Amino acid sequence: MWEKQESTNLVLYHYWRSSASYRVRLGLALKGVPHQKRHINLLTQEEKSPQYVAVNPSGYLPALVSGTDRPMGESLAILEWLEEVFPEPSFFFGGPRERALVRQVAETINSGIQPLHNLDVLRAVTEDKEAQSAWTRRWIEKGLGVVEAIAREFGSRDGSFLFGAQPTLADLCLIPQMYTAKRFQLDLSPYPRCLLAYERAALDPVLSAEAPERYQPKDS
Ligand SMILES: N[C@@H](CCC(=O)N[C@@H](CS)C(=O)NCC(=O)O)C(=O)O
Repeated sequence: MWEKQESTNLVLYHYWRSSASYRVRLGLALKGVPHQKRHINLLTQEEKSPQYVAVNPSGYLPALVSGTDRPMGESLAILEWLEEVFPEPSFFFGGPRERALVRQVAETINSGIQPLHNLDVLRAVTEDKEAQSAWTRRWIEKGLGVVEAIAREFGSRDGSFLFGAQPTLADLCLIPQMYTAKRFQLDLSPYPRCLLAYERAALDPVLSAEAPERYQPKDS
């Protein structure tokens, strides 16, 4: 599956409604980085196939292959790599304190929400679909509460993305998490700042073009 690429060709391995994949799709689009996409089917556990595990040893999506280098895994590591290699437009703003704030939101989602409801964890907690949904909602509500509190205290007042007119790494993590929250029918009214950033992203042609529906396979 992992084929060495000529020159610096980039290939993103993703699944249409994987929130971690969606983060990287948004990052690539925002920076306008040309790449190809390969869809890996989580429903058939293709991410656990030896071919894909050779790409990403975690057996999780996403992964990014750049040229002849070893593939990269972990969405935030990939986004930080993109930021270093393609600095403009930046995923950050301000100085060290602001950058830490952006990373604080990103990690609240990346470490504090998403890992608790990924498929592996859900299957280990229970096989009952209703109980899986309740478990997922519980952790999304807790984490979004944290993001909302940060946005209320330190966020932008200009009615757009979390920290201003431009999306940051925090928005790249928040937008997919809000999509998942909607999928699990969460009441989002307690999170107006998060909702504002999500709705703002839906109006942006570059970001909205990366929405999961755009990549939904016909047979799913
Ligand atoms: N921390 C990882 C999380 C990756 C992850 O959990 N990916 C999910 C999709 S969002 C996955 O591949 N799940 C498949 C499974 O649990 O078997 C990242 O940010 O890349």
